[in-house]
Amino acid sequence: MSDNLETLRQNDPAIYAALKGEEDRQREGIELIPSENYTFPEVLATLGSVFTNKYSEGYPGRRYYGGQEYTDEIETLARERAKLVFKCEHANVQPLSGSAMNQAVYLGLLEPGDTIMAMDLSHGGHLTHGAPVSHMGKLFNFVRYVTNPGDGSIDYDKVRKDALASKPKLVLCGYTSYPRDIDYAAFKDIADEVGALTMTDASHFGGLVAGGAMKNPFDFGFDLMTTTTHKSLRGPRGGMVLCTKSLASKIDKSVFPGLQGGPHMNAVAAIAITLLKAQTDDFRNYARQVLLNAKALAQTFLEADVSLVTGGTDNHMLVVETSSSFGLDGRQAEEVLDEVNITTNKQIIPDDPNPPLRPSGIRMGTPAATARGMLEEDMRQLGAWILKCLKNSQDKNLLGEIRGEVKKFCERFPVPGI
Ligand code: DSN
Repeated sequence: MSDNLETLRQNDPAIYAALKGEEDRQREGIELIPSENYTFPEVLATLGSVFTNKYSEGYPGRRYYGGQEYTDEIETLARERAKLVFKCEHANVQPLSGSAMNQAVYLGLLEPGDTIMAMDLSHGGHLTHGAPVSHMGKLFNFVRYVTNPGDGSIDYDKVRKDALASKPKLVLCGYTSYPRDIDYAAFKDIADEVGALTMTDASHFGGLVAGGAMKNPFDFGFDLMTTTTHKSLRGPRGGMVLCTKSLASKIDKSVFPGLQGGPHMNAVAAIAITLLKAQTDDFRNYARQVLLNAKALAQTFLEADVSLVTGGTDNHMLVVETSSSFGLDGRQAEEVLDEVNITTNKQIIPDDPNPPLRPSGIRMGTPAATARGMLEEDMRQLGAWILKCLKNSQDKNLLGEIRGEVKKFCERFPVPGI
């Protein structure tokens, strides 16, 4: 045990016990929430380092506090590595979270009341993509597009018609719960026709773009891409705004001083580390395997006639329609799987008649399981357990047996960093 943890154990046993409990939970269970992951050991070490102590308002070479020789170095490395990995002209690595990074784009490039086109929340968009309950939904005029029933495709003719009618300043694609890829060329054409900027919120699949397993919007001439750094990228919690040189100054001013004060330099250092990892063959193989695993898990459900939103997956996630397939709402399904140490999250499905806390489905993803080294055959085993649990949700003996099997299975797959 490190000296710092031993000090914690002695001085705050309650927090120490919770930390150890969480380590056991992560080790003895299978994490299928598609936005979660196991970060690299080097990232864990850096987050608890002396960079936590430092204030660094401003940007490298232009700070408002002294003592910046090392923080300038790590932020410069993080920015340069981000530009290399994502093939873009400018990177701001200071946003504290995914919501902040998206807000920085809207507030830095648009005026309140301007129109933004984005995906509807129940069809897979994020809260910051204009959900009426979010501040962004109140400040800007969001025109929301939806997906087609069945294959869940986006009707680009309809998006174009709506864009011509509403004249958005920004056309935004990207999602938080949509199992398909994006036709960037189609979005770019539509945006060009109405003179709008193009932005992808790649929070979920940023790591898969970095690893070359999914398309990069900058290859299609996009102006902006945002991504969180802790999902498929496997870094610390945080966000980045990546953009063209022409938008760089407005974006930087919007992040600081527009929206935030001091950046979290321990996270900035950890982002730099993550972006070095993202350039390795190991990471490219990881990104590829995430997609293969998602396909294998989806196939296991499809073979059992379970309904999946859009009928399958092209990325790292799947959305299972539990109400129609098992007679369990998303909350019930999530709770049953929690009992056997398989973690998922309840999820609204397109045009869900039910409220978000009792929606009609659950969402699953493979980034975390893949980080532990699980492969397609392991996904088939996982799928078989999930099917058994959801079909026999009242059978406590069976759930107890499966919980034991899951714990034993987990012993074969060490958690990075624990
Ligand atoms: N909370 C993230 C997710 O689970 O997709 C998005 O903000």
